[in-house]
Amino acid sequence: ARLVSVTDEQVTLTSPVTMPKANGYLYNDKMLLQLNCRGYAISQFLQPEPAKYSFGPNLEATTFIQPEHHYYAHHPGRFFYLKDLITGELISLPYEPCRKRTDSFVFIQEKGQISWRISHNDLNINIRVSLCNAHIAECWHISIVNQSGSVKRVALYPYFTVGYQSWMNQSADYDETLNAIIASAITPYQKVSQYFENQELKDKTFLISERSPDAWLANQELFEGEGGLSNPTALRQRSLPNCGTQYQVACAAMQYDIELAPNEAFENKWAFGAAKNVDEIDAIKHVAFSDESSISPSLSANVSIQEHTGIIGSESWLFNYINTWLPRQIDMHGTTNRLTTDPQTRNYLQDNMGLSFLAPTKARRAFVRTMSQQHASGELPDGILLNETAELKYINQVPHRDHSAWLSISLLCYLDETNDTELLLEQLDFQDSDEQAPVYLHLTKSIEYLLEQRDERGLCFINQGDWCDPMNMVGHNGKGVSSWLSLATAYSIECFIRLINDYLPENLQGSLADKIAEFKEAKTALNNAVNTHCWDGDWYARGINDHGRSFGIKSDVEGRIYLNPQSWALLAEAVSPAKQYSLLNEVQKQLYTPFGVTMLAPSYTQMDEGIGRLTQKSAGIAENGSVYNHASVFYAYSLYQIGENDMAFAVLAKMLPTETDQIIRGQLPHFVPNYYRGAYHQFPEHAGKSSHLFNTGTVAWFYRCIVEELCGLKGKQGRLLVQPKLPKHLTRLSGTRHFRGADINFEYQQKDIESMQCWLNGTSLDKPVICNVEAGARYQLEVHLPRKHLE
Ligand code: CEZ
Repeated sequence: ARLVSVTDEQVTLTSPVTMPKANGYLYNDKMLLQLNCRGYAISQFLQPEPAKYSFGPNLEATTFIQPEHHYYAHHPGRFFYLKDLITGELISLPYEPCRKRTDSFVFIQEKGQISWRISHNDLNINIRVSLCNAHIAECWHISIVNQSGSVKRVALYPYFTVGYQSWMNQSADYDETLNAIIASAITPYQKVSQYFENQELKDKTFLISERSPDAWLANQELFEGEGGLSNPTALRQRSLPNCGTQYQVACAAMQYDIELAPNEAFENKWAFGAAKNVDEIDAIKHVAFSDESSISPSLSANVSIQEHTGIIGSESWLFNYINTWLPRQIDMHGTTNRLTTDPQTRNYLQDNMGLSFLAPTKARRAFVRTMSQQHASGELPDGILLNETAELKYINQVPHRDHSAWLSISLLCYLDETNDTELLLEQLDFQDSDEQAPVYLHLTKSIEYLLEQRDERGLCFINQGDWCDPMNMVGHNGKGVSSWLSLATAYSIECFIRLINDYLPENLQGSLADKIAEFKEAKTALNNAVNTHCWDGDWYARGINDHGRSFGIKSDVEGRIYLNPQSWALLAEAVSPAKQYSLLNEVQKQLYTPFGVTMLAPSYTQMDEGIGRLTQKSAGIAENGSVYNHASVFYAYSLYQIGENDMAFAVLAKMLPTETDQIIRGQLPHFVPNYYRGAYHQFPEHAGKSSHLFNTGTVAWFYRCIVEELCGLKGKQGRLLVQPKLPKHLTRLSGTRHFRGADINFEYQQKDIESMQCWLNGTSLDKPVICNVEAGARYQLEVHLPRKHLE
């Protein structure tokens, strides 16, 4: 069997050891469950702050979801021990903690479920899990079929980690009326006020069984005994001792003695999750075992495409990703908000930019929420609060200067897709004033704010960070500037102007005429300032710090060139043809690796106090020169803007594992991770490893690149522009684009012709635009493109 297979329906992996961190995820608006192929699990839910019900062995710090998560012996998991009562053999499924290889193994991610198909000693075992819609519960199901010609006698023991819940109080017991192990705890706290705040917390972890087990054990120490998790002492006895815990750490283990005649099957279901009290667990029991309870939501794409050139293996995964897994990843961002109640403002805006294509109403609400928290100065805060009790945490307590720049960029994308011109006139609050203002003035103010935050050279102050969070010491004394932010401001102005011209009613445009003229000048001034102070001969520097030192330049031994200023110079139209030629060359020479384009090179190996925390990260991880996909996708998008379609497509294609490098990347191709390790020339033996973190602003831009650029089907004032940007080797491409309620079936072909020709429903189009798109209608769009010859 192939190690990895991918379709629009599922991704499969046939080994638990070749890519040990390969994982899948399930989500809904209440929770997120990550499962790796070996049975380790990370589960979190929102109440409304993120919380757990299956914990590690020590008190864990609450933090954001991090890259390069590691697994260890007592990592939370969902394990099924299986003992052959005739031979005495003990294994655990899917693989941990016994780590015994089974005769066959398949790990399967589908949209709404994760499952394993395993066979061992003539038993066919199917394990699957999905999430309960209405509650915090994982719905597990197992079936075991005897494929042998003789009777099998086995004992099955689900063992689900409860772990260390609290240093104040924890216990666990079995509830016979519910067929459930219930572990109770008090979330630790110290302030009196917290006692009252914590009243609603779901402090109970439960494991409910559909049929009653033959025995159970809720005490982890007793379960493990001297044998440990890989050979638990409790499983050497004939029967689990039916024992709870009052002081020690809990676990949820049950025993089922099973006798199976040939072809006979055993089945059972469990629900595992968090609840406030026994009544809630009772309610969950009533819904969790019906199949309808667990239909996972997932938006479908508004584009689906097929290529017809028979491109081999790896690139075909890209199309499965685009049609199924990419929209799912975008939907996950929109549904879980990265499991925070205070998403970083730039993340929230970009995630919702992606949602503009799939769930525009939801995106609109998010934009409105964001602008209602804008300061009257025009500044967007670090972090958007999603509910009344939410607080700014972690990175949101560090001042970043770039948030305001993302507003016009994201909103232009939303308006192009929806033509929702009314939004611009909606009156919205500010965070710190009694005034209200229409959306278009919120946007105006955001640009004004960005322009105010410039130094005497006309470059934008960075303070403690811009898009790059850990670039925290470039400007913390108030002087350092960012070339990237200066260019992002110029690009944001460009988006603002397009947005006003295309979507604001003409009578109001007049009132903004002076502003627009002023902003246009400011854009030119920003670009000039960057060209004057940040061009270093062959590429743009990343900034000038508090001490007046430029960095990201030729004379730097580490961090010599950064990707973002090059990409955004292209977006901001700051680049002359000669400069463009040389910066593209330098990016290719210095930043390209077999795993994608790195964010900077060489990676730093020591702290640079004039740059900050970024330089302390391990060389090649995250912002310190990994293949940071968010930065790479900016590059791809900027390449499309200058018509470098082949290069752009190649950058996108590198964001997924392929059949030839999947083992190095260590990840399945159903999501784009936030990074792959870089530092390719410094540490080649580590380069390419996936961070396995599926939260990333990459996906919104990836989707735009596919829909608006590759397929070239971009909305504008309610019409659909047709400007396909096929790379040379994709000589045919077809698919369906859903736009404003209509379906456009498109067929593209490269032909030996001079210029593009388009037909809509058989009639030749003068201009490549579909006007008067009618909701509910179906259109046939045929396009012939002049063939580009492969060099
Ligand atoms: O966070 C991301 C941020 O969520 O890093 C990006 C930034 O643009 C996103 O908004 C680039 O800096 O060390 C750090 O502070 C890192 O910045 C991380 O927090 C990083 C993580 O990968 C979390 O998603």
